[in-house]
Amino acid sequence: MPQKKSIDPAALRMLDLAQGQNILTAFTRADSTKPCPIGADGNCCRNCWMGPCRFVGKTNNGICGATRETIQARNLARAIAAGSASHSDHGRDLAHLMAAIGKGEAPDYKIKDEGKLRIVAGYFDIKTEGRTNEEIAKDLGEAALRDFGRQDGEITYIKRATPKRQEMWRKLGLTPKGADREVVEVFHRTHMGNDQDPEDILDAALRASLTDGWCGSMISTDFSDIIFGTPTPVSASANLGVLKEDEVNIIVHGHEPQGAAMVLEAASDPEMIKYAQSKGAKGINLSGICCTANEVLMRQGIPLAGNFLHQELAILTGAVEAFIVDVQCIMEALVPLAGKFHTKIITTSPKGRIPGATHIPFSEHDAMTVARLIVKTAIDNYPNRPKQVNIPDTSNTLIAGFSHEYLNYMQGGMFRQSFRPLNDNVANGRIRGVAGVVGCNNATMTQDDSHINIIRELIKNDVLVLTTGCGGHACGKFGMLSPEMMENAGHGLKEVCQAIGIPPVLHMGSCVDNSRILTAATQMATEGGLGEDINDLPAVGIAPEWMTEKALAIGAYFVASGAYVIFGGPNPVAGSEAIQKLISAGWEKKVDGKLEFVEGWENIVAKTLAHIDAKRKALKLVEWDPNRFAPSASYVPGEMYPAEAYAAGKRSAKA
Ligand code: SF4
Ligand code: MSK
Repeated sequence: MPQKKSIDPAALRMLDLAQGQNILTAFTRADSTKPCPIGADGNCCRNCWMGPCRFVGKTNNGICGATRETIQARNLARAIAAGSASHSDHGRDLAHLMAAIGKGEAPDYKIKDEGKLRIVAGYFDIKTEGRTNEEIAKDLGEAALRDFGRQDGEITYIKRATPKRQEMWRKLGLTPKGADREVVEVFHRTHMGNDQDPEDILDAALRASLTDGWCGSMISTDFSDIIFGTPTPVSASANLGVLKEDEVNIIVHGHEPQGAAMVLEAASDPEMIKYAQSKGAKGINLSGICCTANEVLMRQGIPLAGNFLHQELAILTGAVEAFIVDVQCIMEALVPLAGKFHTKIITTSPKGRIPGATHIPFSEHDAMTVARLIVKTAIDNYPNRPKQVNIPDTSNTLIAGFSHEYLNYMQGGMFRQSFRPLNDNVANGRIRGVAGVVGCNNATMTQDDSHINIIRELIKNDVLVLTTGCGGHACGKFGMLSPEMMENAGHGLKEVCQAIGIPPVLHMGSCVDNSRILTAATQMATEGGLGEDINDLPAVGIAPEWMTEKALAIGAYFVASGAYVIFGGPNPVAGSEAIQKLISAGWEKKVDGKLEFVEGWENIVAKTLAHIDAKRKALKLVEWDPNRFAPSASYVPGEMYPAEAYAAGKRSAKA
């Protein structure tokens, strides 16, 4: 167990408070829950009831004869399939909503990004000319729904990968059919007495993961943008200090945007605000946890109350009237904890019921009526708030909203938008490389420690960082998403950030929005100058504090798309050297991407930089030099920077 539970002062304060009141949280339960060492290393098979078979000591076969490698591959494949299923089902609900909007069955929703509707319809070969948004939306929603259940052929978005990658997948038999088909097949293959070839099992897992990245998640992102707006930079703040002492605090938590966007609209209604005032509050304050938060942050600038491990801590403040949850990453501990305070836990999804919570089912057919009921429930709970609340005075400002579309726009405006400047700056060494640092918190690790240390080191080394999910929250809490953070970047990266006016860490959204990173990486690869596929880029994907099956699915689809992916923390295949080799060297040989589980953030940084430099060398780019751009990155009005200053290693003529 980590010595320190968190590096976040707000978390530490709330944990002290919990200890003083004898209240357990995930942080303390992680201390007292000893993980089974056999299961932790992936050495347990529970796929039939002759077992479970535990592969300990010299035991290398289960009762059925299954080898350690087979069961390790099966366990990993099932986790990847479960993660893929979660993102795909999230995407499916957005496809239903899109079709419902088209059919006039979701009257409270509108198409916000008409341009993107038409672009995305084009991918699905849907006619757009002379047609209304509603007609297109109906066809688009229905086409996407068919894509999830596709029995033959290829998922639609495969065509968005680089031509080289598409060809590779076809040749290797990795091109996926629909998500439903591939996920079911993983569960069939891994049933007792079926596929007994670890490589074959893991190929099926890669196929399932591709339905996540290039279908479920990508559809989630695209359809959310079309319905709720494609993100552009917004400013907001992050950490528990965003809760307000004198307002009705509503927190949205989970992953889906459709309910939260409506709750926001209802909470902004002057009539509702007046109602809150009638109960003694000054107003209504909405904030978020996990990825529902990222969805409403990216589009509406709603503040982040915190990441995964903050969900219990927010309730501990005693200042939360309603905690609205949809799906995924919602702790079962919330209801008993809320019982000690006045907080109401409100479940909204039929797929995320919690005994003891108030269930107010969300439906697209009468979304605003439901949202108003939820907000009213929160307001009615305000008078029950205890006199003493404990909101830590800790928060930081941030800029988020970096959609792939905005990345294009910021590099040339409406008429010259492209990834050319980014590619050029990678080529000339101002930017050494790019890293996606994303993913969860894990209660068995020091909260945020790896995220923040890795990112701090990377930007210092001129690596541009893209973030999503709970990693985005961590960055927001520690000020890493503010433009001032460019002062902590290397000279070259700082100069690029100054020129474009961006922070060195770009928040790209929720977990499903890792698909934005896929799209951006594909564009970098096809823009020219940096090879022709994702595996050529000086880029790495990192999940430093991962814990969900979804994280494994994301890692797998990035590997299958050609990326080097590093996971910190637990290693689910630690029990088999052979499987670790298969998913690193083996996958590298097969798909030019690899997955490694690496202990210690320092080692992750070292491996990331080594990989970036090796890719730069393979592309024959100039060797990265930390001082090369020192003079031009240190502009002070009135000073001149003669070329000799650089040669002399000085920052300016006056220095
Ligand atoms: Fe044991 Fe084989 Fe059954 Fe797994 S499938 S529990 S290894 S007998
Ligand atoms: S919420 S999947 S803890 S990133 Fe997307 Fe955070 Fe991980 Fe859940």
